[in-house]
Amino acid sequence: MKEELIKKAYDIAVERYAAVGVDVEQAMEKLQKVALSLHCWQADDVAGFENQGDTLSGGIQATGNYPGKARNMEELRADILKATSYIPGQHRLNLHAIYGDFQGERVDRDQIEPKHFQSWMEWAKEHNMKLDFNSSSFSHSKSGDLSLSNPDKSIRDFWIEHTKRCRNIANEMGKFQGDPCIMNLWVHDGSKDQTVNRMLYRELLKDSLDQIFEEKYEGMKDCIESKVFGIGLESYTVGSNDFYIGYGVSRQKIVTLDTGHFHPTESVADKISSLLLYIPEIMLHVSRPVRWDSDHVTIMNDETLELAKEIVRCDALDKVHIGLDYFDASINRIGAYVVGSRATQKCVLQALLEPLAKLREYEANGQYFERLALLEEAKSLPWNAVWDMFCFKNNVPVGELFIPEIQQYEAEITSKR
Ligand code: RNT
Ligand code: ZN
Repeated sequence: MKEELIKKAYDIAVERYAAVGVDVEQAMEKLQKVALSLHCWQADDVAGFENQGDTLSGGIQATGNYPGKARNMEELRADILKATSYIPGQHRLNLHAIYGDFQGERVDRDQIEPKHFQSWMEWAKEHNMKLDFNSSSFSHSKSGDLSLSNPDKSIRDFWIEHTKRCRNIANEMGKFQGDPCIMNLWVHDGSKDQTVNRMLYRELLKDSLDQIFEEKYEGMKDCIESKVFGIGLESYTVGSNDFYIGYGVSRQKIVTLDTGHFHPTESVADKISSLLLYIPEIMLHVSRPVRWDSDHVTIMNDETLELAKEIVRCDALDKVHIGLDYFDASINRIGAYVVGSRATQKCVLQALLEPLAKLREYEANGQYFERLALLEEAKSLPWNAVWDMFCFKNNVPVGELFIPEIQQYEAEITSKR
C-alpha cells in the first residue's frame, strides 16, 4: 500500500478520534508494549521433539493434515521467525516441555533439565524474544486419564517430579532473559464416565500442587489452567474452573483463562475484573472454540474484542499476559500464527481506542441512550487506519499483503517437506 495513502487515512483517523476524546498516538504507544506470548505448538500440531511416536493424547486434538508442518527444531524455529516477521511488535515465545533440544537422546519427562533448553534461551535472545514455558502431561505412556491426581503414587510422583523440573527450567529461562518466565500448568486429568470419587482426585491434585510449588523462585511465575472437559474425558475434569480459582486465590497464583475452556455462552471477558480483585495477575490463552474447545485460529470476533476491552477498561494491560493457544492443522500453519496474532492485536488496538472517558461520563450521568449510541458509533470509527499505520511503522506488511509472502514461503519451503 502506498505510504501516502496510509498517512492520509491515519491523519483523518487521528482527527475523528480526537473528536471523541481519544489520543491515537498514545493508543499506538500502548499497543507497542503489548507482547503476545506465541504458542510454539501451532507450528507442528503439538508434536514436540521427543520422537516417541507422537500420538497426541490428554483430551486435545489437532485436526487436519495440511502439508508442511515443522518436523524438527530447525524447521520450527524458521517457521516461527517467518511468522513473527509479519506480526508487528516484539513478542514472546511459549514453549512446552516436549520441545526441548534433546539432541536425539531419549530424555524422559522426569529427567529434563535446563540444559535441554539452553539452545532455546540463546536462540530467543538472539532474536530478541522472551520465553514462557509449560509442563507437558499429555502424549506420554504415563499420561493415562490421571497424572497429578493419580492415586497410584509412582505415577503421581513421576508427574510431580516433571512439573518441579519444569519450574526449575522456567526459573533458569527467566534469569537468563532478565524477565520472569511465565510457566503454565495444565493437566488433562479427568474421567470419561461418571466418577464416584470427585473429592479424592481433587485432594490429590491439591496436594501435588502444594508439593510442586514448595520451592520459591524469583525468575519465574506460576499459572494454573482449568478446563471444562477433554475429548475422552467428558464427564469430569479434576482441574475445573472452581478448583483453580480456589487454589489460585488461596495460594496467590496466576490463573490462566483459556477462551475455549468454558461453556459456549459463558463470557471470559466478564471474569477479568472479578479475578483481578483476588489474584495478582491473569494469563490468557486466546483461542476460538467452535462448538467445543476446538482450538480454531483466533479471529477478531465479539468474544476476543470484549476480552480486550475488559483488559483495557480494567486498566490491567500490565497484569494480564496475553498468550495464544490454538492449533489448526488444516491450513498453512504460519498463516495461522499470523492471522491469530494480528487479530488479537487488532482487538487490543480497538480496546485502546475506545472513547472510554466519554462513555463513563454518560454512564455516570445515567445517560444510557448516549452510552449505547457511542458504543455503536465507536465500532465503525477508523481504527483500521491506525492499525495500518501501526503495521507500517513496525515494518510489517500492511493489510493483506502478507498473504503472497506466506504463499511464497510455502512454495519454496514448507510444501517441500
Ligand atoms: C488444553 C489447554 C492447554 C494446551 C497447551 C498445549 O486444553 O488449552 O493449554 O492447549 O498446553
Ligand atoms: Zn490453553
